[in-house]
Amino acid sequence: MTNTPEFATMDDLVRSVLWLDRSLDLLYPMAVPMGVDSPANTEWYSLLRKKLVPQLSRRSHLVVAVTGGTNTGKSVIFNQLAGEKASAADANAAGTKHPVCLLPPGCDAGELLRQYFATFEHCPWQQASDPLEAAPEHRLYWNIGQNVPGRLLLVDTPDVDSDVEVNWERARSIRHVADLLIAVLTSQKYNDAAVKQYFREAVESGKPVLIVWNMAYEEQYLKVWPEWIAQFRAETGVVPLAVFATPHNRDAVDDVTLEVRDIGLDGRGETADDISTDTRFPVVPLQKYLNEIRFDELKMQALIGALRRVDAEHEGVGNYLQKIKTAAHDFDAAAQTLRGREHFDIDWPAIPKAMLADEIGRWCNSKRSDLLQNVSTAYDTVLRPVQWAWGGLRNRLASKQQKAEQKEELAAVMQLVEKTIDQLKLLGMKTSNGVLRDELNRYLGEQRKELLAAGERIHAQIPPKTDAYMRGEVYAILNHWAEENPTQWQTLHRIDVAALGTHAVLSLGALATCGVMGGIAAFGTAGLAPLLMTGGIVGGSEAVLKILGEEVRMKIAELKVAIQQKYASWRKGIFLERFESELWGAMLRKFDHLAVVAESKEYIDTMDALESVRSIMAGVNFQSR
Ligand SMILES: Nc1nc2c(ncn2[C@@H]2O[C@H](COP(=O)(O)OP(=O)(O)O)[C@@H](O)[C@H]2O)c(=O)[nH]1
Ligand SMILES: [Mg+2]
Repeated sequence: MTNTPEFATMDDLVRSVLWLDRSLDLLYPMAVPMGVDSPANTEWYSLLRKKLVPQLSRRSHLVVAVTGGTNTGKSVIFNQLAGEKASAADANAAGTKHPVCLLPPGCDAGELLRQYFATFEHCPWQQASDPLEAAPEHRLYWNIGQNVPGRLLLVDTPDVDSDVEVNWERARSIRHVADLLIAVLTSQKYNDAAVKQYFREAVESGKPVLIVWNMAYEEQYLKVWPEWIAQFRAETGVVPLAVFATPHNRDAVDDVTLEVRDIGLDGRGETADDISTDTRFPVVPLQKYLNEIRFDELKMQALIGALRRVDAEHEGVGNYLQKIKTAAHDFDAAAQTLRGREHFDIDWPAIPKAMLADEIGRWCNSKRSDLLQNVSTAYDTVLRPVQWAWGGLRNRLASKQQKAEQKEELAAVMQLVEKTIDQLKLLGMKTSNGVLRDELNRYLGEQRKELLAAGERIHAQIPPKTDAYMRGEVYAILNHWAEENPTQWQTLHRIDVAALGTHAVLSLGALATCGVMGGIAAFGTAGLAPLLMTGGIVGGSEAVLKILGEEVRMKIAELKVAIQQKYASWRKGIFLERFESELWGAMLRKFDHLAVVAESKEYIDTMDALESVRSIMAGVNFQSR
């Protein structure tokens, strides 16, 4: 009938719990900046820290609390365990108001009392009537019991069905600290509402319960035990560790020689067929039973009962780890959203014509044969005086054009800032994480104007110039285009060659039909092909394009779209990068840092420790229902 652990040993349990405790110690300081409160003030953590760990680290004791309704014989059973008439057991002692604890000889009483009964005021127990004294504070009367077995702390508890509220409150406190509850029941008291409530709560908090039916080992009751037990189990949920019965025997009570018999978990004894009642319900040496026979198992079960609370579904360590995971996820999501470009999908102004023409011109030039490049350079030289003649007008036009383009881009930048503010606001509203919300809100409200001003300032610092990256992108698009459209490319190339071979007048004619800016800029690097292409892409050179026909025109339009897309995301990227790094670079770095806490070795180690504890709990067959 013993209920030995199947897989894990006490040593395994000790190791896992200490591991869990150590790993949590390293993890929780990392979680505090995430807005996940330190577990220091939670019940599960104090249980782990203040109760389990100290218990596991030193020689262990089992706190056995004798509990039950008024006059059921609690003190009688307590005395049997104590091996002496320590507690007053009579009808007059019904008013026991304070628990009484007997400790084994040779123990460090002060230390044990502090460890197990921290919420009680410890009073040396001098006489039997002491615990009957009414007092507002929660006292625990204690003494050394000369016959108390070495590993037991015995507690005689106030009646759980007392009509004095403070008494059952104390009975509940004792239940809280006990490792094992001995439920003393009688034929009259087992069905009492308050008694049943007390044990229902014991089941909820995972306390092992051992039932003793007092004054019940009588011929007349033999047949009703199964019924009593079934009913008590059904109504309280208690799955008893063992069920004992004692006879109604005043002499034995007086001599402290009361026989305790094991009647089986169902009240039918060891072998239902056995004829002899005595062998069917063997006598149990109660002290030895708890102190030796089932000590390890009981201790382990008590610890596991406590561990269940440490790992309680809604407020335990598992939930705590989940909170860290959720917070990490929130920070990650926030960082990603703030960095995400997809939220900033706004229309961007067209690539400046000068810039486009310049890049295409460079590209075309790079495609020419050496001979043609030389011709082109010569042509450039010839034409330069013509360009110079344009000088003043060109510069004026260029700066006017540039100003207009910058203004247009600034409007787009302001839209970006507005959208970013919207994102911050939305994230702040959505999150349940206080730290994250505060961080995000720092940039809202009054800060809105400042953000817009910063946007303007940062934009002014970004020159409207192509960089190596953008040049590479344009070249890639054009190279790709030339490869994909060999016929069109050949056509343009031929015209280019022909143009360079003829004379500048044609080019000047083309210039006149082009968009002025595109034409001028393209002309700087010379050649008809760039002129045509920029004309096509930049727009405005309809007359020239007519020469090439509709198909080439369409192809050139596609190029325009591709380059514009690259350009817009490149400009947006430059701006956002600067905007972010100047304004919330530090915040984003902090978010990144917090986002990986749930992947840290400290977190993983704690999860592993918890898994190990859980597997031990699952392997131990305790109160399995
Ligand atoms: N004859 C007899 N009386 C008992 C037995 N157990 C308890 N009693 C009596 O029942 C009364 C209440 O017992 P006590 O242990 O004080 O109950 P408590 O209030 O639960 O502590 C006392 O008068 C005891 O002597 C028993 O096995 N045989
Ligand atoms: Mg009593």
